[in-house]
Order: sequence, then C-alpha cells, then structure tokens
Amino acid sequence: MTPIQVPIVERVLNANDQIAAKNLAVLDKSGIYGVNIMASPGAGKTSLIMQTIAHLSPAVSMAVIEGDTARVTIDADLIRGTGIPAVQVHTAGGCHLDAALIADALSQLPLDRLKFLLVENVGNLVCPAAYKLGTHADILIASVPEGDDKPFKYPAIYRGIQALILNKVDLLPYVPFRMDYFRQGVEMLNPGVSFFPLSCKTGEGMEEWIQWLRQKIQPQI
Ligand SMILES: Nc1nc2c(ncn2[C@@H]2O[C@H](COP(=O)(O)OP(=O)(O)O)[C@@H](O)[C@H]2O)c(=O)[nH]1
Ligand SMILES: [Mg+2]
Repeated sequence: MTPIQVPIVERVLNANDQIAAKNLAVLDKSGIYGVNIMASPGAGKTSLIMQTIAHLSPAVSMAVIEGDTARVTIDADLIRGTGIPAVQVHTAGGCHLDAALIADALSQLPLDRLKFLLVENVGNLVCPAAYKLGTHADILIASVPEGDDKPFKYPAIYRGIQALILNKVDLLPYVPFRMDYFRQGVEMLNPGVSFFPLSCKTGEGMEEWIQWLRQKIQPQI
C-alpha cells in the first residue's frame, strides 16, 4: 500500500501548492497582505481577529475568511458585526482549509478595496500545517491553558510559521506553565521566530503584535 499512497499524497499537496501560488499572486496584484491564523480550538483565533480589527480598522481596509468544519456562521457573524467583510468557508468535516477553498472565498471579496486579509483556519494543530493557503504569513496562536509542551508534541506546525502568539498570558498566575520550557521547544524548532506573548482579554502585549503587522502592511498604508 505505502508505495502507492505516498505519490498520491504528494500529488494532492503539489496541486494545493500550485493553487496557493495563484492565491498569493491574486493578493499581490491587489496589494493585500494576507495572514493565515492557525491554532487549536479555543486558543483565541477569533478573539485575536476582533482585537486586530479594533486596532487597525478603519485606517486599514481589511477582510476576514472564516474556516469552520461545521455548517455554522458564528465567527463570521461576529466579524460582520464590526462592519468588516467576512466570508464563511465550510470544510464539511475537513480538518483544515486548503488553497482551493481560499481561491473561492477570494472571489467573493472586494479585493480592489482591501489592504489586509486575515484567515481563521480550522482549529487543529496537525492538518493545517500541511496545506499552504497562499498567504504571506502563516502564524500560530498557542495559549497558556493548552500547556507548555505543545511545541514538542506538534513540531510541524511550529516549524512552518513566521510568527508565534502566546495568548491568555493573563492566566499565567493560575495555570502551571513553564515559559522557559515552552521557549526552549519553540527555539529548537523555529529559531528566532517572532514571538508575541499577549492577552486578548486584558490587551497586554497587543501593541507589539499590531506593530509587527503594521510593518508588514506598511507599504500599502
Ligand atoms: N482568559 C482569557 N480568555 C481568552 C483570551 N482570549 C480568548 N479567550 C477566551 O477563550 C475562548 C475561546 O476564544 P476564541 O477566540 O473563540 O477561540 P478560537 O476557537 O481559537 O477562535 C473564549 O471564551 C474567549 O473569551 C485571553 O487572552 N484570556
Ligand atoms: Mg474561532
């Protein structure tokens, strides 16, 4: 079985990479900076998007693509409530977004009027790591209650990111979390990756993350 399965998986990923490259070209043509947000369920993806909107909009015209495995629009409705365009994508049980789903979502957005795109991937620390979407940056949100060992247990997703957020630092006094151990795992897998410990609840650390984003979006604003 294995000799047959491996080439098929490679072909699927190659096809995805080709569509991802087209998505990147579409974003670049419109001068849009795209960020793919990955994390486990509940780490704070939607909360970070809401905070980011609060800091950057309306100065930066932005949109959000929301990925969910179930046929719900909970997060997209929340985003639309801020006045920001949001496209809800359903993966019909699939554990990750892929480039073709993003291509379809991009066709539903007013690209000529946008400068910044946030994508909320399906909550999962395994599958999203293997599927490029065609964004400029892949970022991961870890959170304090998930525990400090996650870099060691989910290395692939930590290896491929350009920025790491550690959310819920307001819970550090209440939850056992060895920051040194966590940082050691991250450094082993992705030396020097941009790191933002913050709290979407209290706002602590948020300014550094927003500053990083501003520098990326800068040429357009
Ligand atoms: N204490 C604390 N709770 C947070 C923080 N950020 C998000 N939450 C809560 O964590 C839960 C999951 O957040 P959500 O943004 O929906 O996570 P998602 O599933 O990754 O999109 C919600 O109850 C949030 O209010 C934070 O910084 N501190
Ligand atoms: Mg969410």
